[in-house]
Amino acid sequence: MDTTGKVIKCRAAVAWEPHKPFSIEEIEVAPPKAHEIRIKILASGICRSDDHIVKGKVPQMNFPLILGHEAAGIVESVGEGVTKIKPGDKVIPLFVPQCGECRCCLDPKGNLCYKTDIGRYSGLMLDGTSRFTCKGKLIHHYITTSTFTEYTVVDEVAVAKIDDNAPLDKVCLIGCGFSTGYGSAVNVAKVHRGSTCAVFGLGGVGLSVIIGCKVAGASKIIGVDINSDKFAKAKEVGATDCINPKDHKNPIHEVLAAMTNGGVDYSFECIGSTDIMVSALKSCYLGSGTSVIVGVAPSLSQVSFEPMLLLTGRTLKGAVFGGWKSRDYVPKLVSDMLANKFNLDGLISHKLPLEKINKGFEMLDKGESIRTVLEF
Ligand code: PAD
Ligand code: ZN
Ligand code: ZN
Repeated sequence: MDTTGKVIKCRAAVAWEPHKPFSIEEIEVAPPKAHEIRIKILASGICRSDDHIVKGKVPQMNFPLILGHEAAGIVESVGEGVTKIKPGDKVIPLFVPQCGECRCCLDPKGNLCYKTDIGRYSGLMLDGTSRFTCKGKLIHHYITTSTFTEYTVVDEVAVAKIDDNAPLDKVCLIGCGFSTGYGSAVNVAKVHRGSTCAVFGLGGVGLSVIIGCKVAGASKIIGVDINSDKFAKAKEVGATDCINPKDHKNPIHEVLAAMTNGGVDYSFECIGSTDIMVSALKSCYLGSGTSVIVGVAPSLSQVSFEPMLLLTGRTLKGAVFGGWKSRDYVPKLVSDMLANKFNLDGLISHKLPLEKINKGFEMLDKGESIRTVLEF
């Protein structure tokens, strides 16, 4: 049946309010307006950033909403004025859009875009309205994506068309976790051949940082996690050593300094803890180490450290989505995966149907899963 131009009724996991499980509901998804695209989502990963919203760590967020931002699907229909993407195309929705016109998009250095909803959290399409309703209520969108639903509508600037041969159940991770971690190593830190790296937090993002460090030719990659069950997977994807802070009396930066002739060249915080951001900075070597903040700390939290840490040559950086300009690079990352430049298999620990979404979040919380991919 041709659904073009019609309202679609489908299943979605709605987050009605914080601190509550998701409810599987029948929702209505309006057709795309001009410069918008309606997508049939086929696979969506569960990322810690979705969990931060469920746990109320971003109090500005508008509820009810449909979370999910790490996904892949097939275009169902396109709004007026959309020329480069057509029904049937495989696509990845982008939580960092690329409008190509704003100051950030025109600057070759950064990857943010002023059309992003990160920080503003309107929970609406760019025209200020929503395409979702449920039981007569408006349901908000989530950072230009919303993918825990069979159908979603996104702005054209927040969609990347990808290779027709891409396996959607894997490349969904290129929509967030993989690209974020991998890019943090290769673009943001610019890890060099023969260098030493420390990766704090060995979830989907931290493991992707390790993959990036390995591709960049780092000679020592040390994984740090308080859950030693994460070590086997970290070594499988490229960590040379793994340490658990609970097994050491000394602060972790001292343990790392002893292992690396005074400190690592690059450290990455992939947890979202302000205390660990400081530990990661202290773990860099005096002279020219670089520390990258990848984890998302609760909004409005503060980090404090001695400025001497920077005066003595260290650099502190941070980026969303691994610094990639999304529409330019997501298709290339998919092609690189298809060309076996890296392998995402190690990141996917579980697959579940959409109905089992609450089980997926429970496993993430208990530290039992890396990435659970919901399949529709
Ligand atoms: P995850 O929860 O799967 O992994 C976090 C890991 O950190 C787990 O293995 C924990 O055991 C470990 N951990 C927790 N506390 C500590 C501690 N004190 N010391 C050492 N290890 C600890 O999360 P994830 O990999 O999905 O995401 C990691 C962070 O990255 C999270 O804050 C998420 O919101 C953020 C993120 N940022 C971006 C971005 O664009 N910057 C994108 C995606 C995710
Ligand atoms: Zn994410
Ligand atoms: Zn822009």
